[in-house]
Amino acid sequence: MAKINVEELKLNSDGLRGEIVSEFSNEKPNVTEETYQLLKFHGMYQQDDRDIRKQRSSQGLERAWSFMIRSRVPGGIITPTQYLAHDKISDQWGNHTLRITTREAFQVHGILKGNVKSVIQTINQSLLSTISACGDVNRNVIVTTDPVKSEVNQKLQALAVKIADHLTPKSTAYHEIWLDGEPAQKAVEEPIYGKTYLPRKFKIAITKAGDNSIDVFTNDIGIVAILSNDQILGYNLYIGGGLGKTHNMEETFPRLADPLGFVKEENIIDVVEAIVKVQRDHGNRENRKLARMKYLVESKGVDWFHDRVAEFTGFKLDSIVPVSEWIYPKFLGWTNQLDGKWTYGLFVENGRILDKEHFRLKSALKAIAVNYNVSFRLTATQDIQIRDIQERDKSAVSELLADHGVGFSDSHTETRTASIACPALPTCGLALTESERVMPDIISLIDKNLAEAGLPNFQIVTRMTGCPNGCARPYSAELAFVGKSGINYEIHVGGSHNGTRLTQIYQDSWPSSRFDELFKDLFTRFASERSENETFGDWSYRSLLNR
Ligand code: SRM
Ligand code: SF4
Repeated sequence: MAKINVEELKLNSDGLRGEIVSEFSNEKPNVTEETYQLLKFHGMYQQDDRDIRKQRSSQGLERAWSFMIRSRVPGGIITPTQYLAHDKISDQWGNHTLRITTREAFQVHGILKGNVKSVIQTINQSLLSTISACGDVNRNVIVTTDPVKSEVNQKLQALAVKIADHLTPKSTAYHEIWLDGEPAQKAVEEPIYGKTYLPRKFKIAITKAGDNSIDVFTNDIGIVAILSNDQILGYNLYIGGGLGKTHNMEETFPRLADPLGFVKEENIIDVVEAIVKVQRDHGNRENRKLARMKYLVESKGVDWFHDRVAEFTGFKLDSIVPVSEWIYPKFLGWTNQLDGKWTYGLFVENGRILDKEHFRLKSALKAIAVNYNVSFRLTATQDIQIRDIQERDKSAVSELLADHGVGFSDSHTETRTASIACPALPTCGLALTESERVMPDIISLIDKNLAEAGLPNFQIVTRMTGCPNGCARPYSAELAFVGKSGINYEIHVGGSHNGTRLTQIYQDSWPSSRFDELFKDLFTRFASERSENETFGDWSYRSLLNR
């Protein structure tokens, strides 16, 4: 596709309308590059089936175009009705699967252009939306996946919704185009974003001190509640995290967020808005590869950033409150919510909800949504929590899962349940290698080699992506495979188990056909050299890397 200037496109888009309406009225199966870029702000990506791209091209056929639509689900919590709406969409218009994303949201792939409007309407009828699930705006706000219904956890969820609403574009284009809303009488101002929105995507995560279930430091803004006697005193703010990089382009790199300061509860929205505005005004608009806020923080420094934020808010932030220890909890299996009900955290391999012959996860979740008065949470590790299960329904829900061939979370190994992989082929247009489709077998190989090294069922946080963009957060894992080309992957080690130290490259390019050899070598050494209770991430950091 031809390269276009996204800044000009946004400016001249008439509030994100562009030519969307006319292009969706023609018979073509796809849209132009300009419309494709604008559609991201409405929550979708144009894709094609890459498995058959070559074959179609050799037959003189155009690509098998379709759309991936992403819902926006602050904190990942959905009602059964919302779950069933997505289930219906995937069967009626999609590829019969649902994909839980690493940002607690749902994606549906394989939607033909003519069905996009029906899909968006169905999502909105269920009281969710796709607006700003993608595009140069604030993306889905993620929240700790701690299932306990404490006052603090519920406040953090409410904060996610508040921030998401506050940072939603004000343009009425979405409602006009997809929901048949009345055309706006005059241009609608974007008080926070302005006419060209942000230089790039923007991500916010919310958790409480010590709980890194969501990789808080990999976000543009990490909001960390500081507690005393189960009350929120205020929030530590961390800025400038982000993971995308481009192979062979050293100016691009993954980065963990730096501490910015502490803010009282009543000022959190103002400060978040100010941070967004600093990126709006100072972020790089010349080169999209360098436009994420992490590069602004890296080049200008946190003190400079702090002063710019204070210019908007009129006050300085207090010093960050030290947080001594972080853990990476999985929250799988049964948790007592402490309100008389239970959550079951169900491991979903790579977030893919589907039915296969002896494994009917999709039918199981549908039956649970229909028959039990529960809710769901999509997690940042691509799993699903079935929430609000009555004590009396616990065994029935367990039996239902078992009857559908869905293994309980503890029937998988520790490394499998701690693994995530991005979609990559065949849907992702940027994939250089496989990811989701090969990861299950790679995990089996890791488990086999761990067992042979005398470490059966040992947990290594392992992640894979089909390119260096980092969608499954490989650089904050302990062991990661980052797609290079064909069957070759960059091998990363040395990240900490709790996501507070990034990985580094151990092997520049390693073929997956030789993974068995790699794992044998790594885990035999690890087993013999590790000190008591040492994690793979810590051992590989001290033993394998030239730090
Ligand atoms: Fe991502 C682009 C999938 C989380 C960094 N990401 C894409 C696209 C849309 C490809 C494209 O632009 O054409 C992928 C669609 C694949 C497909 O077929 O579905 C895609 N990203 C995903 C998801 C579905 C991966 C998953 O396994 O769940 C996640 C959707 C999250 C959501 O619900 O909003 C997803 N992407 C992430 C994350 C992780 C996170 O946010 O916690 C990152 C790294 C963190 C970060 O943003 O720095 C991430 N995605 C990227 C990038 C690199 C951005 C950069 O700064 O360089 C791209 C490419 C781009 O933006 O140009 C990208
Ligand atoms: Fe696609 Fe790369 Fe993201 Fe994987 S990491 S989904 S291959 S953009």
